Amino acid sequence: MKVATQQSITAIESIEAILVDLPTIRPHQLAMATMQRQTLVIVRLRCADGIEGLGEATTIGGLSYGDESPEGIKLTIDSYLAPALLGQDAANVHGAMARLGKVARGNRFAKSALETALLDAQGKRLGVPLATLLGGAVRDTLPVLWTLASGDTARDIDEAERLLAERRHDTFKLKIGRRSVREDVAHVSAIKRALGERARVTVDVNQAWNEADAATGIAMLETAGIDLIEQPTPREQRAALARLAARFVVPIMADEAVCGPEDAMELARIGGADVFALKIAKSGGIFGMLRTAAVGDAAGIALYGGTMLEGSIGTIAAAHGFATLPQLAWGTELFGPLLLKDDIVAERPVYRDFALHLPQGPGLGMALDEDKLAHYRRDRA
Ligand code: MUC
Ligand code: MG
Repeated sequence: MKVATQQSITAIESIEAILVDLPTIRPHQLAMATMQRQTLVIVRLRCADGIEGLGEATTIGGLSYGDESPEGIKLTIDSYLAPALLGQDAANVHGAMARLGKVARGNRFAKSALETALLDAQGKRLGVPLATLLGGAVRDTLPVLWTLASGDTARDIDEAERLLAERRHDTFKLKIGRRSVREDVAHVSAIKRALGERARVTVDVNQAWNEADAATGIAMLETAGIDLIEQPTPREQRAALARLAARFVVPIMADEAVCGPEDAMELARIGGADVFALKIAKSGGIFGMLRTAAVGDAAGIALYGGTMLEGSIGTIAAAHGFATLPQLAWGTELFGPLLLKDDIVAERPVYRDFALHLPQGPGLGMALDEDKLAHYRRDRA
């Protein structure tokens, strides 16, 4: 077997992690946080052959949603992950990620951004889109829903009507769990009544209910014609999720409860979910997401392409991964860039006819707008 020598590798020369604060088009209310802006952690990975790979690690509401904060992700990359990668072979993505696995436990969001940057660079090096690098896209457009989360029922209905008329979205996810179960159900039911059969309506409780509240709430939501219930109970309480999945006909989706393949295995074993929400960040990268999806596939669990409300780089990275999945029964929620008032990429992702269109250029197929990046980076002079 021929072993790559130091001379034959394309070394990773520098890695920069940049905090970028972008305003949202409106406040976005979730059970655990209200977002007025989104912070992206953008990774620029430069290689000895002059190629630069881009990646993104983004979370929601500081530390209120996930285990990693934007500032913590930058610190982890700067202090631990980047030093472990400098001088390593940029073309060996699995080798680089194995090295990161040795120097750091967890820290999946940070690792995901670096894996994306390596894959983007390798795609550019070989002149192929990232999805091609992964084995090929089985679809070049991805259905995308929109989340109604203004906090106001009438405003949400207006927003949904406009987006339906524009043919941008025909599925709407409602963020609930902040108010009482009865208030939430009244809000959701009013929106479903207004939209009728013209739109599919789903809810995401983001772990806010206990099992008794969930049983009451889901029964009423089922009657109201809601199509899918996402993460009603706390992520650690897998048995509760399984009891709810067994009790109701409306499908139950695991989101926070399913990060990697190990979670997927356990949920599959206990019948803990009908659907898995996949996200590259919580799985530690695209390959981790694909492994999680494979477990779902093997167990007959339907799949859904989730988001951490990433900007364009992270969203398109996920899109390349989701495009390669054999089944994606519930479509995606890759609308993150549309929630942002402005962007840091030269050409924003294309959304048309209820779908996100996969860029066709090499790697991610995305380029930074340097002026915008300079304007929105937190450490700007
Ligand atoms: C989540 O939990 O699914 C996805 C859409 C949205 O509005 O928030 C995210 C997080
Ligand atoms: Mg969710």
